[in-house]
Amino acid sequence: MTFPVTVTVENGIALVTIDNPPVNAISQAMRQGILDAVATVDADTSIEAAVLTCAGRTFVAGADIREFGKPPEPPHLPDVLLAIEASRVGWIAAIHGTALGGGLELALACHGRIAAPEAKLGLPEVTLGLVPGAGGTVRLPRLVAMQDAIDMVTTGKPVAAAKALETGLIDRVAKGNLVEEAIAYAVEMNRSGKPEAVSKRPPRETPDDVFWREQEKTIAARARGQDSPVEALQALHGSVTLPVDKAFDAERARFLRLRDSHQAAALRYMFFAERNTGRPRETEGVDPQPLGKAGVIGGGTMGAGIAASMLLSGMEVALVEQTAEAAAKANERVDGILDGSRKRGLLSDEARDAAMARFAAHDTYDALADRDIVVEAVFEDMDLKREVFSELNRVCRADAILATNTSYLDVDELASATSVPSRVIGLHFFSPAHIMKLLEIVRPHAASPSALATGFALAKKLKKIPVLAGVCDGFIGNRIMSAYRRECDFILEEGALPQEVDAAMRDYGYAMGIYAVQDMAGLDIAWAMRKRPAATRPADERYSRIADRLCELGRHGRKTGAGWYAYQDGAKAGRPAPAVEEIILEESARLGYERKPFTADEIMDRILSVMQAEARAVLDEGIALKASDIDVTMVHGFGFPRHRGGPMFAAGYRD
Ligand code: T1G
Ligand code: NAD
Repeated sequence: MTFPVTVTVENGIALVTIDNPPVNAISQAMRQGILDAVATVDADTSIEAAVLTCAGRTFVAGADIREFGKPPEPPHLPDVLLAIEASRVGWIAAIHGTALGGGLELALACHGRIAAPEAKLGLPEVTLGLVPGAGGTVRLPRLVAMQDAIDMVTTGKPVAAAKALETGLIDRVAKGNLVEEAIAYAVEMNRSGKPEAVSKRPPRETPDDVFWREQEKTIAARARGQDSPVEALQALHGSVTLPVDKAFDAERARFLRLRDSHQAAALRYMFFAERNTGRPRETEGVDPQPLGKAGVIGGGTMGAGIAASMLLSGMEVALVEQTAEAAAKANERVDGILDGSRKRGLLSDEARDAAMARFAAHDTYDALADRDIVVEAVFEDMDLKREVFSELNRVCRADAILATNTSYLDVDELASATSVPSRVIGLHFFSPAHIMKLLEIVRPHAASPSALATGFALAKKLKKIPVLAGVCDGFIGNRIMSAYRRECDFILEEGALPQEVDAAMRDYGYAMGIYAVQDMAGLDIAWAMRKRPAATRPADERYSRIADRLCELGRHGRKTGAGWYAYQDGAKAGRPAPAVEEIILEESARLGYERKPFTADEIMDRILSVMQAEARAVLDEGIALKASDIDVTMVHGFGFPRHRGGPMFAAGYRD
């Protein structure tokens, strides 16, 4: 039986190694193992210091989230950490990979911390609806300034080793072998004397009440109805105003209360749902095509983003545009995207240059002869896309995967434009394609298991979240969004105004309401999509003309200075537009509606019931493999509040 914690002693230094693949998540056995290791170290007087390290790819990545659904079993992590602090000798944490949550709390209980340069350290508990439950909010402000502690604990974002060194979270960044340098640090510490335990040190800062009130206002606004960020701030406040032992107790009580909350259940559900999206049975054991060389057709908004995403994953990309001038513009777009990533510190200068060296924009299809996969992202026009596919069929290898990024068009029809339809799939990226993680993989009837397996392999390579979708109008996300977008327009006809619908959605936890989103994306795309079936729309089908009338007036959104809202002098935030209200009132009168007021709850009830009904239809028709795939799609592609788990979770649906 392998034990998750082992102790070896050399020259008076105990090397305590944790080994619990894949991410050294803290289990009950590990907590017991660490406690036993402290006892072993304390009992062996030949030991003068201890180094805590982890095997595998990362330091401890936090408590085992799978244990959260069950009652916590002793020994409890806070007690294990107090034992380390009280140990006879000093402990040094040697951190590589990601020290997260309970993993960082474990390191904070040590007397010193050294990290590898690429290590990241964070307290992501708020992303799971929790607060740190093992002293993180008590020890952190005793090492770093309060604002740094607040940023880490209330956003859950990890910090890189260099930043951690700067803030005082760690003492050293290793230059060479991490464990060797940790041992050397332990020897030095032993000579200079064990430092005081972190929880015994005074807080670095004790801000006044005005500071806390200001912070709470900012964090509550940013949390948009999620409780844990505000709870985390309150825990930090207690850590510097209560006696330490009371602060530990208060933090633990808060953690246990939140652990049983609905929001924590929803966030835990989403954590696993996005990592376990459904795979088509027919791809089991099927090897994907190699994915070294890609082609992209169309270098506009989506094509440039898709190309950048592929370049960032290490692929080589040949992009084809209509003309040499359009190709040059596409090259600038891709270069700009990569430079943006570099400026945000996500990409080194060298990596950016290397990526661009793997990119070329062309105005002929000749460059596509050796591609493993080609994704088209030309205008949303079936005739044009069919032309592109027949051209790809002519120039590409017979085994090259051909994919379309279409939002709404029939992928089966596109597949029929090639002589080998089995290699055609849909890869529906979301804008901006190099940032949004969701990727709907659309399965046409003729798609081969190898083509589908390659789609999923591409998603993994691009670090996207793949969701399998069947062929229908809008696949999973756009189909459900179109349904509730229609319902919102009906609500306008019956009495509400765009700003009231958007306010209700923001209160529910959306970052933006549906009308502000349409103005940002442009109303003309959906307008073109609505016009396509107009001729065959059943006469008795309720259809709102409000959006069409806005588009006919040229109100296409922010890009035209006016849409559902008015955008004075290119302002980003729109203001209610009397012209829009006038059209709404005219439509209500034309349809004979006596307008009535709507509360935010009434608006959200209408939206959610339509969203959930369409989601159930998507599931029943087999367009989505499972309910949690629909929730992942709506959270990651359409801004459904993550702390509510998704429309199916919110409706009580469980796979
Ligand atoms: N518990 C259980 N399983 C976990 C896990 C965890 N904390 N983290 C990852 N896994 C599984 C994951 O489901 C997947 O499983 C595999 O490991 C690889 O993960 C007391 C209470 C560490 C950055 O929130 O952020 O500590 O699918 O695909 O992309 O105060 O995993 O292979 O079967 O994500 O390389 C705080 C969550 C917990 C960290 C690695 N910790 N994990 O990313 O791999 S709360 C977290 C991550 C806590 C304390 C509180 C990432 C990663 P499978 P992966 P990755
Ligand atoms: P876009 O207008 O920004 O870019 C389309 C590009 O295709 C243009 O640069 C155009 O020059 C090029 N093009 C046209 N015909 C071509 C041809 N024959 N050969 C090579 N290039 C050609 O459009 P977009 O927003 O990038 O959308 C592209 C596709 O992606 C559409 O099918 C759209 O529905 C889909 N999509 C868009 C979004 C979005 O939010 N914009 C999201 C997902 C999917």
